[in-house]
Amino acid sequence: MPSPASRSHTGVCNLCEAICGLRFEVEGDGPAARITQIRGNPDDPLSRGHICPKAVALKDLHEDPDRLRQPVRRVTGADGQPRFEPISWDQAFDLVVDGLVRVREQHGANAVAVYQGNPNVHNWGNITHGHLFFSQLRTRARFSATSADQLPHHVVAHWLYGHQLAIPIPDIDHTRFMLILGGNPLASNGSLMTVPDVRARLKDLRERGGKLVVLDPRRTETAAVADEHHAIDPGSDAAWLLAVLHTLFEEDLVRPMHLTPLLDQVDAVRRAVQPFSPEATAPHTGMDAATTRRLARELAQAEGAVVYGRMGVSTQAHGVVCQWAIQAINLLTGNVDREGGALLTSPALNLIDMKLMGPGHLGAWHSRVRGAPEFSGELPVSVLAEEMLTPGRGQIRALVTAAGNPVLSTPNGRQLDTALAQLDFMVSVDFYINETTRHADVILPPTCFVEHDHYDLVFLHLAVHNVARYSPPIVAPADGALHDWQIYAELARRYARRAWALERGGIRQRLAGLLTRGLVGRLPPHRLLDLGLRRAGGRVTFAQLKARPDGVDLGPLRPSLVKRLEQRRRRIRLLPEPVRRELAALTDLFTRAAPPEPGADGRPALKLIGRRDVRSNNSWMHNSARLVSGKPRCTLWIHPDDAAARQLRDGQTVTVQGRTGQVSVPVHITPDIRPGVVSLPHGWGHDRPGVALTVARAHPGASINDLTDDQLTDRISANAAFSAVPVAVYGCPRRPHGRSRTATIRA
Ligand SMILES: Nc1nc2c(c(=O)[nH]1)N[C@H]1C(S)=C(S)[C@@H](COP(=O)(O)OP(=O)(O)OC[C@H]3O[C@@H](n4cnc5c(=O)[nH]c(N)nc54)[C@H](O)[C@@H]3O)O[C@H]1N2
Ligand SMILES: Nc1nc2c(c(=O)[nH]1)N[C@H]1C(S)=C(S)[C@@H](COP(=O)(O)OP(=O)(O)OC[C@H]3O[C@@H](n4cnc5c(=O)[nH]c(N)nc54)[C@H](O)[C@@H]3O)O[C@H]1N2
Ligand code: SF4
Ligand SMILES: [Mo]
Repeated sequence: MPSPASRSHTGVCNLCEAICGLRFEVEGDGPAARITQIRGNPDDPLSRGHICPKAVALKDLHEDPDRLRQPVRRVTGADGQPRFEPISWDQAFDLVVDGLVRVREQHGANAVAVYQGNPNVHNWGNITHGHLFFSQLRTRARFSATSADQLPHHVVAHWLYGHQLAIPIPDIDHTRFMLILGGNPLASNGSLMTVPDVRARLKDLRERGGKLVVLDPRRTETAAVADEHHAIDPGSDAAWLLAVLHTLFEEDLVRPMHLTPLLDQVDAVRRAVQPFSPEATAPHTGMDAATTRRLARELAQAEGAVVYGRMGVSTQAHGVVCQWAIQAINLLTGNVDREGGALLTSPALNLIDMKLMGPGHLGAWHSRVRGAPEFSGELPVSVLAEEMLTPGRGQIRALVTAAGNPVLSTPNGRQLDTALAQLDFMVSVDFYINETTRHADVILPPTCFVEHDHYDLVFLHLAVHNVARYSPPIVAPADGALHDWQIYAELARRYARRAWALERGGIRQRLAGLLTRGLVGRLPPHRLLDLGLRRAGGRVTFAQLKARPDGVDLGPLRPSLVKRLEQRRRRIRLLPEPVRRELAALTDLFTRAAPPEPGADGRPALKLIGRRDVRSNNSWMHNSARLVSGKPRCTLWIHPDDAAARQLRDGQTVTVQGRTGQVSVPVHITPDIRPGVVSLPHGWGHDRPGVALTVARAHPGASINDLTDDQLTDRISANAAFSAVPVAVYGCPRRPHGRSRTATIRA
């Protein structure tokens, strides 16, 4: 029970896309205030009281003694070892601007790279103010977690619907048939589908007579509550989705209905998918042809159906084809912009209308070493390390990381670890010294979530129900602490002064830039929110939001895409040229090629896939004792047949070997994974020199991205391909192979 001295605050959890509404009990005042209790908020119109174990860890994050509360710089100690020493904000900003300007002057703007990690989209101050600084760097070396995640969704939305953020969201609360591929919302709480309380929503779906089908190589928590689960072979989903399209045409199930007047190239799609019959593709997918045909029929005949595919089908060699085929199926069955199908949201602030991001472009330029395409101004993160390690004009020599941990989160992380150690200058905006930021020359630590206010610009845009919700801070930050937005505003101000001479454009243009940055930099995010809501037409006002911290209910998703497209006189060209070419190339791979060769050592090579656990959040919540307590979670799932072939015992430590490296982890032998497939969660591997995460280092696990391969990418977008990475598993330790296991820290 909260003590009588405690106060109740309504807030939100920003850790994952579900953005659950919370109630906090707080004792004391000012920066010394302590959170004593965190519960789900039953009056929240979106999350309806839902909460998961991670929310309580917001308190651990707030109190974590390892969390940086002052800037630090890396120095060499008397023992010759690197260590971090606290410095003032003033000193830190000067060091950062000096370091970045120096590299730019010596090697050009593209020698300074930027990596923006996942929490950038969870912390609105980064969105409102980050660009004031980043845009001034004028670098093409921009990277983010997007290309280790949802890039194919953006590419396809840009092609089909004219904007990278025009991603139709499954109408989970009204659908009669939901087919999920490569997503496990019961553990992840949804992605590109903000869906708190998903278990209850899926139960409702089934209770109203709807059906849930899951295609996943693993019997996931979501598969366990589904009507049907099929353990598809990883990496083969594109073939299966093309077989569904084939069936829709062959069995005369194509009914675009209200979309018909907008759809072009339907016949071209018919021809393109013709070779991919369920029968021809079955040996590649492991999906029985009769099942594929039945599912295509059920999908086409349901009154409101939706196919939804996430991480497992985005981060694979055919990520763009998978996401394209999913949209094509939803369009051709008339389920886009239909209740119970997939709909655009109508948030109070629509990111598309706000023009914070352009519509998107693919391949306007290419990476220097490998020739990988940019998308909307970002290069794929799989090329980041090689751009640092390969000498020549344009080589990356400095890096800014913002709320990211690419050493643990990007493919072949060990290679990046090595590359970071060789940079001329690195700065990180982060509150932890982790596997990535330990390489930084300067770390700028912002406040944590409960210390700043929040309006979720991104995930309210992607939610299954329209809601607007503004949350004031729960506790006051320490004196002198800065929020992310303040860090960026100050970096922008100081950088602009120093880099004035390097800026492009005439004096007038440069002055205008300076003025905008100066003005916006002074306005806190909530002032921009107020202005934005006014500009959006005043459907909701900032005053209303402040008066109703539970959130303002803006109603269920409603059709709006067709209207949007009509207003813009835009049609849907169903078969973008890169997809047409790719389908021609895939015909051989998915309908004719012989089954894969066995592994080099005579035993079949295993296919590695990922996994998420409800108590873990990418790479960075393992310093909360309550989240890592109990049985180890970084275990390798393996099927009993594969374990028997290797004479493995449950719980024994095994060596997993990939092209890029090897790791040692305990095995978990379970029939819940497809034979020939092994699964390891990502975000672990904390036992590296210099990592200042006391709890995480005591539960280090191993990094799956020491096994994933920077050379394995989506064939169109170069998004990281984390699924179906070939690995071997051995019961006994093996001599290290590939790159050195020990990462070096720059002295
Ligand atoms: N093999 C494999 N790899 C994967 C995935 C996978 O499924 N399998 N998943 C991929 C996906 S989907 C993603 S999104 C990426 C994530 O990859 P990243 O974004 O690179 O990594 P995170 O673990 O999210 O790291 C977040 C960092 O931000 C810091 N941080 C947290 N909140 C804030 C804040 O408010 N401000 C600031 N400045 N810093 C903050 C944390 O301390 C931490 O260092 O990983 C990808 N990598
Ligand atoms: N608890 C928790 N929640 C999170 C996160 C977290 O780290 N922990 N991360 C957040 C982030 S950044 C994101 S992007 C979302 C991701 O949200 P989801 O996409 O739901 O992520 P996962 O749980 O990784 O689900 C991916 C599923 O794909 C399956 N899979 C792997 N390869 C294949 C394949 O080739 N084909 C098919 N059909 N399936 C495959 C895996 O077995 C896994 O069950 O989760 C968010 N929520
Ligand atoms: S599901 Fe858990 S981590 Fe995600 S927003 Fe809700 S409480 Fe936070
Ligand atoms: Mo993600």
